[in-house]
Amino acid sequence: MRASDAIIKSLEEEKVHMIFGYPGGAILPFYDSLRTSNIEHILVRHEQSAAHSASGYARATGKVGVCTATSGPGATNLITGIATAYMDSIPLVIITGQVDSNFIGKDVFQEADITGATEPFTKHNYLVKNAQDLPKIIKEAFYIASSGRPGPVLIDIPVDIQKEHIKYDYPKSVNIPGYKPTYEGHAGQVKRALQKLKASQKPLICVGGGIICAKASKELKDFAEKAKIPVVHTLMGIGALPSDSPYYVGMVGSHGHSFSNQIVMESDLLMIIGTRVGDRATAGMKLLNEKQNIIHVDIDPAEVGKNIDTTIPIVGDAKNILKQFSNKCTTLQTDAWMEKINQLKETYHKEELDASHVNPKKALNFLSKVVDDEAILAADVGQNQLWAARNFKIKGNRKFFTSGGLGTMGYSLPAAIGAKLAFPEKTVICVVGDGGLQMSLSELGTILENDLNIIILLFNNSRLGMVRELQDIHYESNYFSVTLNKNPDFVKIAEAYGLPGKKVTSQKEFEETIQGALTSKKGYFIECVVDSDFSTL
Ligand SMILES: Cc1ncc(C[n+]2csc(CCOP(=O)(O)OP(=O)(O)O)c2C)c(N)n1
Repeated sequence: MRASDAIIKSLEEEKVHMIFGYPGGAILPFYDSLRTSNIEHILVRHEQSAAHSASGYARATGKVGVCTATSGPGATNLITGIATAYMDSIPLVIITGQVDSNFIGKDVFQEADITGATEPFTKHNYLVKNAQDLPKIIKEAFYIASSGRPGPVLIDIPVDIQKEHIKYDYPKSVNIPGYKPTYEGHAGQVKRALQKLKASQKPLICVGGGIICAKASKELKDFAEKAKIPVVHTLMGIGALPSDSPYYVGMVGSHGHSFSNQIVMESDLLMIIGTRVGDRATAGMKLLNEKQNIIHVDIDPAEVGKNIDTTIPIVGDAKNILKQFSNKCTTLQTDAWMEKINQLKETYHKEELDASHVNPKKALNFLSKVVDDEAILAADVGQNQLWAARNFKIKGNRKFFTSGGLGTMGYSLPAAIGAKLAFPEKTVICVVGDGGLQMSLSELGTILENDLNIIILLFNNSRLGMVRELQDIHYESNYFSVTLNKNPDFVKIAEAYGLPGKKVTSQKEFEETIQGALTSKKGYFIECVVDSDFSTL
């Protein structure tokens, strides 16, 4: 069998239905085999988007996302997307073409050392030297990408290797010496954690994206409700617990809700699950107070205790460990603690929101009320990201995607495309700023080509709003290189790509337009004109 056919057959074994990519000479044997397979190929407009779309697809489905590109510039264009997925623990398998094996290292046309370049941003990567190894490598790649802490795995395949013939035999199992993720959690540590929990007056759970990776939302809800423990979350933990749960508190960190940070500081026991406790999550709260006990649960042993001193470390799968906690824990006496939390939250909700112009916070609150419970929202980076994170409510089966770790502008549109292709019947909304949109504008072409009815919500403040705000706070409002005064007519551009659109300048107009867009079930582009001085928080 041709090695390229063997690659496709292996992908079929892994139940891959869709690949996001961009072809070129060094990946053509692979494309020639893909041509006759049942796997759908989505031709994006830029390789970076191939990785982001595969990531959106992976987040939506919970499966491994797959993307591909040719050697050299195709492969290097993928890097930002790979690094974005790596920082957010998203499972991807990336297949790149490489120049002919005999020419590697000779700086031939379109050669780039992509395994070297992606070494820091991949969970593992392979440069295939022997065609016969391909099925085994693919089996391993999917296993590594999706097991333990998920992440991207890259397979770089020289073009001559793709053209060879091999004996095809897909392995049934993998055995990778030195790679054995721990799922169970140490029984003694779980017992100690339960004892500490029992003695606690003000327990609090803080969750991150690890809950979503581990598909442990149900177990989190069961545990929080059974033990009566309130839950805060990081940016990546949005959606881990529905916001209408009585135990839901809010987001922590520099851009989180102030009451959430206050509650973290007041708690006497903090149980951190599936979060690396990144700098943005801890900013704004003075962890630790001396009397606080910290239990840190994570599947990646390298994360436990990395950013925060831990009283009880537990390495294991969040789903598994939460189940153990639920089974073994009794209801805690947290009524007074919960009452205090609810009072604090109420004070916050009385805050009046400005009603002039389009108020992004109000707009996203309104969107929460009118969108269905299956909707997926992909937010970009900047003020728009945090407006969405703080104001769009996650309930039912709603999902929220964003580039939390790397903070990559231009992420949301291709990620929304990946999500929509995974679930064509779901409402998919892309929230983006005028800077970020222009980083992936060409993907409107992918939307047109594939007839995707995505709603794009552009918050246009004619600024790189987030950076401008930093210049306000830290550089005495000495603005430099943050204005986008000559933005194009975005609605016209959207229309040129077949997407109907409207520019709205008032809250009322926004509300009417978004309701119309949601009920028409057609793709729509809404440009909201936002006051450039509007703050993030
Ligand atoms: C690829 C990339 N380049 C630069 C940045 C730095 N950065 C963070 S937020 C931001 C401004 C984003 O502006 P815009 O997309 O208009 O959104 P807004 O903040 O106005 O909502 C910039 C430049 C980044 N996060 N990603």
